[in-house]
Amino acid sequence: MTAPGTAAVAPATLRAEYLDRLGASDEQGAIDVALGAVDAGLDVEAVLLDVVAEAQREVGERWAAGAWSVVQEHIATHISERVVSAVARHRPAGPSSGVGRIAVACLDGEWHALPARLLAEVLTRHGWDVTFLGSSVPAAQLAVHLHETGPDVVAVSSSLPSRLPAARRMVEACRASGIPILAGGAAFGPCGEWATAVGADGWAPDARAAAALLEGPLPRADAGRVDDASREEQALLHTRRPELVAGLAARVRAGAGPDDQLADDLGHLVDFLAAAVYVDDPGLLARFLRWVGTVAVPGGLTREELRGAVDDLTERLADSPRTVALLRSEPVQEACSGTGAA
Ligand code: B12
Repeated sequence: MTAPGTAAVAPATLRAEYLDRLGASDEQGAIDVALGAVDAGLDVEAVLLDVVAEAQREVGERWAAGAWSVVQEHIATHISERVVSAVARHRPAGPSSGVGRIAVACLDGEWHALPARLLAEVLTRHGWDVTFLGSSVPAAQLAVHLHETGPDVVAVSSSLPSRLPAARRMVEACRASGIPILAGGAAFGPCGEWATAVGADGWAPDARAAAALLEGPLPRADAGRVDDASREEQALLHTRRPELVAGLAARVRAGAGPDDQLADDLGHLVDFLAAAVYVDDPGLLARFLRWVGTVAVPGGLTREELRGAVDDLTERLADSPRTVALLRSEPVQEACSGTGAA
């Protein structure tokens, strides 16, 4: 018999099999791979994090490289959601063991619910009584929920740094209720630096680390470091977004329509710029620019167009000193020219 937590098949091999099933749109096959691993002795947490979550990251890479279409990504993600449910039903977590109550929610405008779902499942297995609020939860609605239910902790999840201004509103809702807030997901930066900026009380890089961190009380953080000037310039970018996107589109690719991928990419550019201004970190925009330079979505912004768009934004936003300083900063300029740290 295999000891719990070990398994005959290595997670990397399982991941490859699992990805094959996703690629073949084979829901039952993917469920069989996951349940087979649990039956062979791999613990449920490892199946969720080392197989499903890792495979989903690879799905993202394949989409970004143009190897998989949006439709293939949607099918794969739907299957992974079904797999999470199947694994949870097949080997249910024990009853919550009085560790505490936690609400898990995605930031407003954040549709990446699967990372939050995986976190919720892992915390349930660590004895937490979890309420899963799902994707895109408006801060005002969260405040009502907290008032009515009073959990011990709120966990907020986001994959897109462009949602950070929404994180701030959620932090404020939690502070008003006196409930500590734990942040996580790629939106908060590789080392959680933007979680601190928006005033979250804690951050963890993954669900295992989150469970470990929550074994003790979260130390209460200060109010974050977003000042009035950053808020004002971010709000201005938000208000001017439609006009900026239309102006940029006309400049970088005359004749592009409002529904084109280009408009989408330019919208993301303005949103990521606004988030970078908000947390006052050029590195946030530089990471986004490098990402755009590598992503192969048909009709998307090219590196040359990106350079033109950044120059154009610098001219159009001349009245916003922080924004201009950020656009002219070394990390941003290097990212535009394709040089600098990855
Ligand atoms: C599936 C998917 C989608 C689905 C999501 C459906 C769903 N039900 O979740 C849909 C189609 C909606 C989608 C949309 C978009 N997506 Co998408 N998506 C993905 C994909 C392929 C998988 C997401 C996933 O499940 N990841 C697996 C999880 C487990 O990974 P994880 O984030 O590391 O989660 C762990 C930790 O972060 C942590 N954690 C998570 N939350 C929390 C919370 C707390 C409190 C704590 C402590 C820890 C914690 O625990 C998790 C488990 O260990 C990712 C690729 C990727 N790398 O994630 C792209 C990805 C995130 N998407 C991306 C993009 C660009 C988009 C779109 C903008 C595309 C578009 N042009 O429309 C939109 C934006 C939508 C929006 N506003 O939210 C990019 C983001 C790039 C960037 N520069 O930021 C990625 C990285 C793809 C890529 N390789 O480029 N997407």
